[in-house]
Amino acid sequence: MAEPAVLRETLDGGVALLRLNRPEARNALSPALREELAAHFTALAADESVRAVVLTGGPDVFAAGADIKAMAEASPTDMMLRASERLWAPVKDFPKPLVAAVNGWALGGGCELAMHADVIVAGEGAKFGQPEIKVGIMPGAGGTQRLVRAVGKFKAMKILLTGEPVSAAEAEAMGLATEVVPDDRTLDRAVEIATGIARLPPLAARKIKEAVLAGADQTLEAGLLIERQAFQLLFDTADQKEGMAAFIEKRRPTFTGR
Ligand code: CO8
Repeated sequence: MAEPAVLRETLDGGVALLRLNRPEARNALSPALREELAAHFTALAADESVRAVVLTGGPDVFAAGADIKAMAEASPTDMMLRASERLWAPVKDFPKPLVAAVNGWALGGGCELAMHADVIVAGEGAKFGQPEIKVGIMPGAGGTQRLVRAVGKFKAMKILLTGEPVSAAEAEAMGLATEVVPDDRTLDRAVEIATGIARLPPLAARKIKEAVLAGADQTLEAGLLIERQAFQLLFDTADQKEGMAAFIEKRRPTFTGR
């Protein structure tokens, strides 16, 4: 049987690790890989024991983008029938904190995949880019939309129109990476961040993520309304009662996720 294109590991403290595993194709996001990735995100969303997820690639490549060989001869109809938005949906709508650990190349769909994360830890040798223009296409999984929201029009336009990658340091400076660490620390640091988040009340984490993402596309007033309603709802949770009681009683809280 063929090796899975995505490996899943269960780490301590409610953290799951997903590792892209097509080194021979530089982790190019083939249809089969994306089917697996979508299935993992669907399962992780439903698994109450999982509180945060780390997504990583290999030591030299996070992911080299969509699989060019699988689409070189495709027609628009083929692309419509593939309906790849169906496979991105479980990643886009993943309700739990997602930390990307990026070493090496994050290109095209690989950069777009990283941009689905909530926190991006980059190794100092990482390179982010949207080289689609060099093969005659353009980003098709949010690159023209998420990148501009992350870094602003003029940085985004240069990356998209030249197809040239940016370094981890440049990515961090423009807001495309959360932090940059030595290459051999990337995964550990991402796991450390995810583990820290996983210790905190998961419903609060979920509502923060929801409000940030849903609010980003709204007017300020609509965003504030989304925030206020989520904020008020959290007062129904046991973890809010516990967190505040523990603070007042000067003890460590025990969160249950309820
Ligand atoms: N698709 C298919 N195969 C690939 C890809 C890819 N994106 N990237 C690398 N490979 C294959 C190569 O063809 C080669 O295969 P073979 O051994 O059979 O010749 C093997 O992986 C190794 O590749 P290289 O020899 O090129 O490896 P290097 O280490 O020298 O270079 C790079 C690594 C820099 C990552 C280089 O491979 C590269 O530039 N890859 C292409 C990057 C690119 O153009 N990405 C954009 C693709 S288009 C895209 O992502 C559109 C997104 C749209 C929606 C998203 C849907 C998922």
